[in-house]
Amino acid sequence: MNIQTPVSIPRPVDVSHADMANAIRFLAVDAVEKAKSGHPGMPMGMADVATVLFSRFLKFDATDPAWPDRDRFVLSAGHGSMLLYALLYLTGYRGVTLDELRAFRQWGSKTPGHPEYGHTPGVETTTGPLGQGIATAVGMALAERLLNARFGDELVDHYTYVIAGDGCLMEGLSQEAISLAGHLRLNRLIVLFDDNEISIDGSTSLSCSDDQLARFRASGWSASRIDGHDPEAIAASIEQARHSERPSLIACRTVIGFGAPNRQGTEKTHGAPLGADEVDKTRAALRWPHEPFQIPEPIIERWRRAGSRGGQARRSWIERTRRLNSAPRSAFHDALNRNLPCEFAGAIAQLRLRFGAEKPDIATRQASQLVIDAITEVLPNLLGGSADLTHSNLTRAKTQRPVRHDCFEGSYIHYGIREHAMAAAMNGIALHGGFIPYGGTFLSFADYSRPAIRLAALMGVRVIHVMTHDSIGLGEDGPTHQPVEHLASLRAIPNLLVFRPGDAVETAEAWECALRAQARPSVLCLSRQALSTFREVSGDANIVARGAYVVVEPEGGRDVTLIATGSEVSIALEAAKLLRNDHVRAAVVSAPCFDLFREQPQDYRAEVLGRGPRVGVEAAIEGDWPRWLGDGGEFVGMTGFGASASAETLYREFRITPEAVATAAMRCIARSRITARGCDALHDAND
Ligand SMILES: Cc1ncc(C[n+]2csc(CCOP(=O)(O)OP(=O)(O)O)c2C)c(N)n1
Repeated sequence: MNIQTPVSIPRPVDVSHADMANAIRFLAVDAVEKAKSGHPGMPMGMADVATVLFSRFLKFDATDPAWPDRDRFVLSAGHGSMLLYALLYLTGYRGVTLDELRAFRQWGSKTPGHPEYGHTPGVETTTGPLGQGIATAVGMALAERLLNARFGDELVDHYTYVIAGDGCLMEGLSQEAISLAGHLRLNRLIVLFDDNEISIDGSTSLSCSDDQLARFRASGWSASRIDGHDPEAIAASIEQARHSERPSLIACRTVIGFGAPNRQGTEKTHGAPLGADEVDKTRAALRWPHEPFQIPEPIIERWRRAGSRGGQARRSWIERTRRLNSAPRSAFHDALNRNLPCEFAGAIAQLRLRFGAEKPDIATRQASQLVIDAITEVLPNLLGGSADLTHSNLTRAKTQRPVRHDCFEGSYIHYGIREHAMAAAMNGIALHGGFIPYGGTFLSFADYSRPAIRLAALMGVRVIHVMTHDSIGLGEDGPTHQPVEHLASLRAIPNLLVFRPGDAVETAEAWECALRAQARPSVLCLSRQALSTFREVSGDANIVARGAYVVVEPEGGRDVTLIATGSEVSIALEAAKLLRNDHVRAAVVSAPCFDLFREQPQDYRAEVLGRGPRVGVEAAIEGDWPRWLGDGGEFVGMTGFGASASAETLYREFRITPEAVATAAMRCIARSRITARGCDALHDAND
């Protein structure tokens, strides 16, 4: 049953489609003019399409931007942000006022240069890096189908609309995304392509001769082309797309900068103010005599009615959720609720105890598999997947069935070899709500996903990346597959949690941290090779949550502190034994998550790091390590790319061994003693 009916309201004779579209155009033109920067061309060109979409089709209620069954709208061409801000103002989103439009691109405004999720009500996702929006929308449309399969049309029945430009479609990411959407037949996804044949450098013919319609059709989409300035053609094509069994592309042939007599149709309108003279001429050409930021009352009123059009649908949705008997209702609310159920804590605690008692010698990717198996039972909204490395990443739980176009009940997504689209789609799934997405690939391919990971961090969404084969420890696949700089480069992304657990217990705790981090994405860097369990488990505390902690504290004080992550914790432990034989007291610190450690109180950090010299060990490049090692410290790790050989050989040849760590420790201790003597001598001389 399709309970969603398009709500079309008769247009009062005094407010025409052109009036409504021109209101968008001039808000964009005037805001860009005032800000002295921005992109007027796209909003001017797509104003007709946006007017038809928002006033006749989009199911939304401006009074409740987070209503779960609203249609999603994604402005993939994020540079045209003023199109969205104008729509949010006109339709009556609280907080998006005329003053905010006047403050376009200014410090503290709700109208930043590109749309930012969580900053402006009504912005469903952050866009600006081209291609991200359309790929994120694929995740939203997928989440809608998955949730619909679980809870039915009565509760979940909405569309995802996207406005994308030439830039979005030229990005490689878009191919991954449309291919995935076509394969899964996400028929609730409708892309309105701003087919204006212009980008920054000029005509798109300078760089692109794709037949976009043929391309989308080849990926399993319905595709059509229309005149993007003809409201009835726009409406008819959207209506048709809503009934398609495939995702739909509507190529809307538009004129960039529509209405600016001397500039329309050229790249000059893309990303710069039109200039006072051209603005005047545009006002004359479009017969818009109103002052900047002045929208006549009837036009505002007409737009506000469009903004409240979905109120009835929202209220009857609320009514339907009330009528449900309690069991499915609570399952539905549980799915949308971002908190974890209480059973989750129990499941993790049990696993920690088991790992602590059994002390398994297993790879952390295997430990992760056991975690996933255990938590899928208590987290029905966990949505797994891998970019074609399921058997290596060990990401699929025994109970998870694959998602297919004819089986949206499944909970495991075979993303195919599309790491970037996987990461962006996971963002969309998390933003949509209802699921906690995780997806796997090799750590060395993190860069394929990086732009989407960065956006997840910027938006603050819970997405979990399972990245296995996390060092030269993967062995024979060689340097192409051995990450060396990836840990450092991921750690450089603000608001991203990078975990590198060293054994099974830490892996369970890292998963718990990642799942509890509601407003941050996480990367779990996991070993291919087996590691022995070193962690003693006592009590319920999740120690990984502190970021770093002392594993071995020598009696009688420390001469040196050895800090390690992941597979190298066991090397540090061996090194400590060697040092002990030489009567050197070495503490060993495991640091599974520097991002969390940085947030600990100063006292705790000082206690963990110790006051003496420090040696860091990690089978990766040095990156940010000096911060933790201090002036007198040394780092034992990689200085370049790896090689193809057994893990054992590689660790030996690259000198990441207990002996190398012990030698570095001795050097550090010797240096610190010389320095201390030097200081004493200086003090004596001064005395
Ligand atoms: C990944 C990425 N690369 C480059 C840019 C810079 N950029 C912003 S808009 C744009 C051109 C987009 O052309 P199109 O989508 O046709 O937009 P229109 O000119 O029609 O507004 C470029 C290159 C970007 N925002 N993101």
